[in-house]
Amino acid sequence: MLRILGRLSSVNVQKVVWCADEIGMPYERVDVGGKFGGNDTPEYLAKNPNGLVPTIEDDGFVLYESNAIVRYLAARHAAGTLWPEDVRRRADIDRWMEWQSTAYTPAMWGAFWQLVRTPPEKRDAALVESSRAKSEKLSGILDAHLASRRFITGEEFTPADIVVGCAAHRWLNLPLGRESRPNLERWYAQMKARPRSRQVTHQPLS
Ligand SMILES: N[C@@H](CCC(=O)N[C@@H](CS)C(=O)NCC(=O)O)C(=O)O
Repeated sequence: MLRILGRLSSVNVQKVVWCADEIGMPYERVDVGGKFGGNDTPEYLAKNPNGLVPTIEDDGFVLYESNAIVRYLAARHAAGTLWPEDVRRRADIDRWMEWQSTAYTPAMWGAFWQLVRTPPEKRDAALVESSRAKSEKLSGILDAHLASRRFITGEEFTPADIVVGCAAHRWLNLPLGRESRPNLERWYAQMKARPRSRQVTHQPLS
């Protein structure tokens, strides 16, 4: 059975859990990282020398890097549905997955860390503001993109919706002022209404 090593408060673990839930596959998730620790042991580092979560074990196959894991699970267990055959459709999914991991989540990291994981008296307001501004710009790009699409890459739900959905869950639940983004908010409501997204989209930020 699939084992997912990683605490659920990690946005990168959330992607993997949501993906496995969408596929409907059984798995065991083990709390590793953050307050649970366990990611600096020789045993864990042998699986993932970065000491980060998530890592998966699937019938003896070990893999880390959350977006690679999501692609692997979708390709292995949901080929033709969650993971399309068409190379250009896959490239479009890949593009948005890259955008999430290299742009959107890094942009909101400062605001998230300050507002959710730092006590009020220790917060850096300038860091929150620069993170907010970068995230707003990218949210505007996503909002405009979603104006003519039901899902991120068109009419079908794909792994792009999962990983960008995890990032959007953070952005739209941060305790700060945001510009109105009707298309992004409509799409996020769709994500939240998916029964198999609940472990992510119904979880408070922590
Ligand atoms: N690029 C990696 C990043 C993994 C990462 O940064 N994980 C964070 C949590 S989101 C982590 O392990 N932090 C240390 C900890 O949880 O103890 C991925 O996408 O899997």
